[in-house]
Amino acid sequence: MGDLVRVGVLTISDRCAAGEQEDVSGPAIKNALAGDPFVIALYAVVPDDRKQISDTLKRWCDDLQIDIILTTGGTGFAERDVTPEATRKVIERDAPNISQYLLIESVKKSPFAALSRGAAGARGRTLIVNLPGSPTGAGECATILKPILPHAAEILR
Ligand code: MTE
Ligand code: CU1
Repeated sequence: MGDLVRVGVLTISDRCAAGEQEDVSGPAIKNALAGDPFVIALYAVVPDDRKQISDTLKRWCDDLQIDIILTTGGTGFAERDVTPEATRKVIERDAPNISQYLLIESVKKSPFAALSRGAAGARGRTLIVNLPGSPTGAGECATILKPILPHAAEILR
């Protein structure tokens, strides 16, 4: 108890990475987790590219030792939606129940939540969770996870 939870927010979007669109989903996650014990220690925007997603996740887990990484975007069925695949590539221990919990809570608000293929799991001492790309969905999901993230970080240390 009392330990800070270091969070990395990774927005995955071709249009945001190209500067054609402003990222509002990343900030929605930051707002949802504003305040103690959370510290938004890292934030980046990458395109919907498997290698760039995996490389960023690996770097944040292995070199920067972040507690939790929340990604937003690229979880749907479009051809460029590769976030779950890129995430599974770097995950060492699956945590499918976290994604299922997000689904259970999210479908109460919108049945479209069932269209997200987000993955979750741990690599080293970092937990990675894919959130959907819509700003509302991303913010809602971060709010759903908020109460359980400090203990998740605690057991990973
Ligand atoms: N989850 C929540 N909680 N709220 C939402 O509005 N939108 C859904 C879904 N998950 C949504 C949600 C929609 S419409 C899609 S297409 C999928 O997330 C995938 O979105 P993505 O490809 O932007 O990640
Ligand atoms: Cu959609």
